[in-house]
Amino acid sequence: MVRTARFFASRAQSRSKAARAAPLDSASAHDHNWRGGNIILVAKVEVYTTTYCPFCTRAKSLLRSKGVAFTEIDVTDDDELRARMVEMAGGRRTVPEIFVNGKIIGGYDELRALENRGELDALLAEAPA
Ligand SMILES: N[C@@H](CCC(=O)N[C@@H](CS)C(=O)NCC(=O)O)C(=O)O
Repeated sequence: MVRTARFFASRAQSRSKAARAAPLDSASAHDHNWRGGNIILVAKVEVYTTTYCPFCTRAKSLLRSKGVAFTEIDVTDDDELRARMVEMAGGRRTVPEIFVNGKIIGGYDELRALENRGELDALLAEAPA
């Protein structure tokens, strides 16, 4: 995992300033997130949320601060969607629930802990299967 991230980092540094303004190759911005020119984040990130949820706000802020593109799925008024979230999250009922490449990360606390341990970037550098 770390090797992948390093590979991307060195590739990123070799690109010109003009090239850095655009995502790599012809892929969409969703496929190639960009953070400050030193890492490429390709993982598919999904965040299940509700409105008026401070932990959701914190999770989204953290992801945005890292330049991570993510899909937000608001389950506030959708019991069916929320039930699907609970099932996918292995019974966890709180929001947010965050998935990287379909794998459960947990809520904001778990996301923050991964970042604090320096493990989040490597996860985000993994392309979806
Ligand atoms: N430790 C969790 C706490 C999440 C949490 O308590 N979320 C609240 C909303 S901000 C929640 O889901 N409450 C229960 C509910 O809305 O059904 C995290 O970091 O994500």
